[in-house]
Amino acid sequence: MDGRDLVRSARTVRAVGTSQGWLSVRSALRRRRADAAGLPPRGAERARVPGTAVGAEPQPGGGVVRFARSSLRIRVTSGGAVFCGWDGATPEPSYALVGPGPEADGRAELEPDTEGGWRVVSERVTVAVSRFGAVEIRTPGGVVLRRELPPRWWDVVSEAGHGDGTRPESRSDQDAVSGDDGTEEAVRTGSCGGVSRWVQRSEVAADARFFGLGGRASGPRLRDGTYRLWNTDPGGAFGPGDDPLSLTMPVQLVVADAGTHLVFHDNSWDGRVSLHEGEEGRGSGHDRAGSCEVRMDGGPLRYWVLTGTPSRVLHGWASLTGAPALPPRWALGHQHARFGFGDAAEVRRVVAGYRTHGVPLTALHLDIDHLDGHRVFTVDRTRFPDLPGLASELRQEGVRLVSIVDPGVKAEPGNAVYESGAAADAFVREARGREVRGVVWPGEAVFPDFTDARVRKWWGGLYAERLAQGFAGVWHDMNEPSSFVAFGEPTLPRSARHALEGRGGDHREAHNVYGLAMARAGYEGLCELRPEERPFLFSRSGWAGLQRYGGTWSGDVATGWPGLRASLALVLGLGLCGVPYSGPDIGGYSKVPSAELYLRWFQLGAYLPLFRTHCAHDAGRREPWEFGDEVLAYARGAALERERLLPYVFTLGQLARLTGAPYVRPLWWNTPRDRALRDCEDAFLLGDSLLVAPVLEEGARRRSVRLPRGRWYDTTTGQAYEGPGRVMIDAPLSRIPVLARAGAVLPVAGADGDVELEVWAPAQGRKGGGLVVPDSGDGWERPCVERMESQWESGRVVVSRPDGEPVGYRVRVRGGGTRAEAGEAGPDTHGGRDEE
Ligand code: NBV
Repeated sequence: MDGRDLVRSARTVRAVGTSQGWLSVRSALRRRRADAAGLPPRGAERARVPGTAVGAEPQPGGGVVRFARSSLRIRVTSGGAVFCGWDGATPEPSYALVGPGPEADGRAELEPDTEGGWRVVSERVTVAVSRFGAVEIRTPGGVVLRRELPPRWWDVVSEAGHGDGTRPESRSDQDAVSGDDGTEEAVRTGSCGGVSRWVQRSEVAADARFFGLGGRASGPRLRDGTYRLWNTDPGGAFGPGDDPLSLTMPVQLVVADAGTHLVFHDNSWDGRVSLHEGEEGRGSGHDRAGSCEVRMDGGPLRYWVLTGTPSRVLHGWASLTGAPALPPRWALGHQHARFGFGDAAEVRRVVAGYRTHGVPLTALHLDIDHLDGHRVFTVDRTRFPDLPGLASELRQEGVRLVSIVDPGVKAEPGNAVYESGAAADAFVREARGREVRGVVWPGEAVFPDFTDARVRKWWGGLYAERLAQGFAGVWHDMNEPSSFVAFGEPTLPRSARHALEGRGGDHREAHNVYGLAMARAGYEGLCELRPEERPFLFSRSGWAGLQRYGGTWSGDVATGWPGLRASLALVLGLGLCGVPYSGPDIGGYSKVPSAELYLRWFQLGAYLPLFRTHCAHDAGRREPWEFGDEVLAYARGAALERERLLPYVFTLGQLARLTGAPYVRPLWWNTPRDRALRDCEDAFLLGDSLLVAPVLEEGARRRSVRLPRGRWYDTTTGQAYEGPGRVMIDAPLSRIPVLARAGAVLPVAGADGDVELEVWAPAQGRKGGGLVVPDSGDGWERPCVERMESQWESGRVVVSRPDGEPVGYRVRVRGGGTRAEAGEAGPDTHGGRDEE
């Protein structure tokens, strides 16, 4: 037992109680035994590098370059995305991609260079392969964005086969290549790879910054360090120092002066990414490149690279891995959750409280305590005797119910879900054939194998029970998957068998996609059961592509100022990995927040896609009126402002679906060359029009805000600032600074509830604009995007549609009043003037 195990076992016993604590000791022992029997001992290994290039075969969009001891497939696609697959790896099968991947760019051809290497030149990108297998990704202008050094594998050379895939089983003639020394070496085939470990090191520009890798508490800018790729329940509240968390992804977004690129290593095995930012030689000409090392325990070495502006890259990423699901409109409003709602009466009391205190609420989430003995798909009828009745009563007040769904099924005879799953052979088994037993909230539990289409179908059908109870959406938890263990990893044995869509394999490959596949099961089930409505689903764990099925949330972020910062980092980082809908537990999960911390968290949450208060059963309450009248008034103000902005937030959701651009973006989104913005982590853009500067420090009543170039208006005072630069802006307890871009046109709810356009005066002689996607219900209607333009005409700001259609909304012009240059010390704020 190492130190981390000790901490975990103490946390486990504390969190789940003594009896389950002891079960978790048994579970840990079982897990260890299963792996001892089911995983082969690691045999001797032989290191391998590609060797020298010996030839190449052109194919559409690129081709295969053959090396002495490996091969590299390159395909440039029509959208400019580049695929590289070593050792015969192909894009499919993949849990991340939608479909077979984009078509090859027929005009891009593999051609030899003068130094014994090869290259593919396309309109958007050039891929150059050196004689020894280094790969450079260059801009059309020839600037190197990324240089991948030749990879290295450690092949298992065990003579006696284990019959478990540790020995090269399939030797295809095509992929068997001759080694330099004349011996023929089998190269593992099949894009799922084998158990060869591998490492690939790459270099990026000295000024490059790294983002992404899924949900990381320490981001959004990922500092030097090693980040693990293994979805993990941190087993208690986490803060910025904790890594990994529930949703890791081998997706890096790298932003440098020369350009932005995204790299996705399509491999779900356990791995580590080590990042080192470079250093510039300050004119000496001696820059130190930034570097990144990806080290995987097995699986294919294949990756995609997308280049371009941030919005272009995210668009390409969404085309590759799927458009983000659009949440129903109510899921963009303010929501309340709690672990520990006593009963239906308490739920009614809380909802009534929101009504009487004038704080908008659109959904209430029920945690595992509403279940019968924590069993999934059941209801504790003593505390919730008529859940469908309660749901429809709340619905009339405009409040939807959302249910938690955990994957662990209590393994006991008489539990209908267990029995039907056992009859369908739905649960993950050990290598020896027995069901894997873990321990979660209901006690001893089994785990559906979501990597089996048959099992997904069975599980998806179970959501009928949730719909019959009146739930409008679901919230997937504990799906890393998490299983309480007193020591060792809090998950299933690595040797556990999975269907992996018929290919067969074990938990080493299936672990990271477990939550993703569960999301697919839930999403597809809901689509089938209630085809007329878009599902609302968000999931603690997931992987690349999760956005197709829904969003995520912070998980158990620790109450405290560092937790507040971490929760913003998570949302921003996930958005850059293509998962745009997420948000934190407002107030933090673990403890009672101070009134000030709660309020600042609430104010931040009001500008994030998922706007939800939530906490542990022993962490106090999260209703705004529990923190005194002043906090209530200011939280009400934030929630009302969110309600006013709903048409804008809804438009951003639609645009995320259409373009892959996250609702919440780092400040450098439109100006990635602005280095100061690349390092700015305490503010963000909400869409194109708003800049939000949350208060992340205790006691702060003013804060410095870094502005991108252009004019920005303080939306409260109307004061105008000219960016780029830094300004000091008042941040009294009543609000956080929110600035609007000059020229912005954004749809908001008017006093009568009708949508109107809020227009921020463009700078003289400039034009502005914005997009509006009208709400057309919670179904599958095709969105219609209306483009608006703003400009000065004869001393007035006017809005028009370039397509000549009438604007069709009431227009309210703001800004255009006082103006100040942004500098290191900004001017005092003073009131602006609204213009009609
Ligand atoms: O279901 C209880 C909690 C839930 O409230 C929380 O949001 C999840 O992140 N769940 C974790 C189980 C473990 C809590 C210690």
